[in-house]
Amino acid sequence: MTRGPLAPALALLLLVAACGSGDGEPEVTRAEGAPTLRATVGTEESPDAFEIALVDEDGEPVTELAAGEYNIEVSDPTAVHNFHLSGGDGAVDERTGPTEKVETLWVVTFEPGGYRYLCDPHPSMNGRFTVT
Ligand SMILES: [Cu+2]
Repeated sequence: MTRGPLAPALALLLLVAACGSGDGEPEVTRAEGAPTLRATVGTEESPDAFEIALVDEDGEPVTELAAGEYNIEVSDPTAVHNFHLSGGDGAVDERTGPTEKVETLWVVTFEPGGYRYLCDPHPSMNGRFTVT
């Protein structure tokens, strides 16, 4: 007998194990056809810079949005800041960890209302927008 036939099954098992043993963050599937926003803290040159931003596909700061589903590409490359998005009377409450460095995707559904984003350790880093 050879071990040949076992190899593919073993490889599959290892693959499943690898997928399931991440950092606990579930894999999020991009919402097809939904607009994409970009949430960032820090700047490219200086990840620790006291900057926070939420911009649209044209790179313009978000001030007003139509209700609906959005992909939010989140870039938090620093251990000193985080990005915390909330509003719509509890419709949305998403945050990165203040000490974690992470690139992730949030798929959120905005309902009409007021929203804000801020850095929890430095609440003066903040912005707000309205969903109609
Ligand atoms: Cu901060």
